[in-house]
Amino acid sequence: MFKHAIVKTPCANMVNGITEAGLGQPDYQLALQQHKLYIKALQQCGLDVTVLPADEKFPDSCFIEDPAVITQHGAIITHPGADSRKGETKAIEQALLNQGLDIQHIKAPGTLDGGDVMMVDKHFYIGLSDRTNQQGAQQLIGILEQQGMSGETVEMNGLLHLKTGLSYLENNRLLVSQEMIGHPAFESFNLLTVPAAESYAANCIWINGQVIVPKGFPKSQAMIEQAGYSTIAVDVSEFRKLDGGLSCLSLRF
Ligand code: CIR
Repeated sequence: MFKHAIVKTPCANMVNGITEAGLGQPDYQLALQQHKLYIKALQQCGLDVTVLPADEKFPDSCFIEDPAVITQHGAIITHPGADSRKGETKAIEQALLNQGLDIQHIKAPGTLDGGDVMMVDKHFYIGLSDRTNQQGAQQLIGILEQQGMSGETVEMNGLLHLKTGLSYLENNRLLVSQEMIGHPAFESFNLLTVPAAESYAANCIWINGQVIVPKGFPKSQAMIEQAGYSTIAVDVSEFRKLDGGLSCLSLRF
């Protein structure tokens, strides 16, 4: 059960964010509108949403999932893998302290992006990517184990972040893109696989029984509904242009 979400307003400088998508520059005004509707969807799922102000120093700072990981026992401030994003942690740390959360840190030479961390109850899957290295993952596992939780690393190939290719929908159900089929780490889950042409829709968010899905991926949305979830579709086209998805835009706890 999630009660809260924290989001961060996109800054005008988001047009200079990191991207490999090749979809062109985001339209800032449209991104702001989409972000407002995203907040509304989180509220519709019953979450109390804290909105942090935009920060022009960090073009990618609306992707607030990456500088922190929140567990049942507190928050871990990450050490993001991209140099231009390392400074995003300061504002997030203050916001999480304001929420009264206990704070721990991932430290250099470890790097870790929250987008590589998938929580399944008290166990965490940590993707090893260009952003998350073995030291960062081992530091996170150490913190989790001190707090009675556990973690394991997951080998990946090609995806920006682990959650680019999958989303946990609770009750042992995992939504995955085709790249994840047959991955040994996820054999014990019931997989729901999105069609190859809709791989972007593998990044959804389960919130208290509802699933927020990206708008424009009708086959995936219908499949998720057939599996018994009610869905809310939100257009995140402008964030996709920066390789971001639904989960990246909030911290939920
Ligand atoms: C980046 O490359 O860091 C941003 N342009 C996108 C981050 C997306 N975050 C995520 O998948 N968790």
